[in-house]
Amino acid sequence: MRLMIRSILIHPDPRLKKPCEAVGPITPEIAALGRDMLETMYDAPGIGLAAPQVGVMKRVIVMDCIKDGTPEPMVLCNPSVIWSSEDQNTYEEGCLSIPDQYAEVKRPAAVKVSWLGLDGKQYERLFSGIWATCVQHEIDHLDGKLFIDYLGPLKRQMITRKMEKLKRELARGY
Ligand code: K1U
Ligand code: ZN
Repeated sequence: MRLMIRSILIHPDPRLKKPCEAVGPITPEIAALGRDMLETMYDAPGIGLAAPQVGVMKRVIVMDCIKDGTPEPMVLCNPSVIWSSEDQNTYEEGCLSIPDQYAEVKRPAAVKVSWLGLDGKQYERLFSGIWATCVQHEIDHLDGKLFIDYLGPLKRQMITRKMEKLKRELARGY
């Protein structure tokens, strides 16, 4: 089994604005996608990654929010929030598709999520802290939503212009 680091799309890209389709049964291709995404996330480095960020329009996300200690890699297919807490948390979010830009986003402090694992089994888990923020950020990606969509239009436009400039520079090989 060969792992592949996939390239991460940079905003603005139409694939980051489209909803993704549900995964059917777990195939070897989906299992390989999940493993490649984990490798790509660790390489970036990041704490999460969603399939559309690597140009695959399927409902698959990966996460590992452990900073120090034993890694806890997770691959979630068809993740769905089935409960959200009333209380909210504000966290300074980043995004691997919007490099070096950070902004505070308010979201439910805890969420219960159901998903299909790569072993074909259905799971449910309560996430809190950074895990709750990360899983909501990643599920948003599957619905074509970015963290900058929570900001005001001026801030969002400023970040988008910076990213357009970055993409022009990258295309010229700077
Ligand atoms: O989805 C993504 O673009 C990944 C993103 C996830 C995320 C970060 C912060 C709040 C919510 C969701 C990232 O991983 S950005 C990079 C990052 O946060 C990080 C990088 C190195 C060490 C620790 C964190
Ligand atoms: Zn992101």
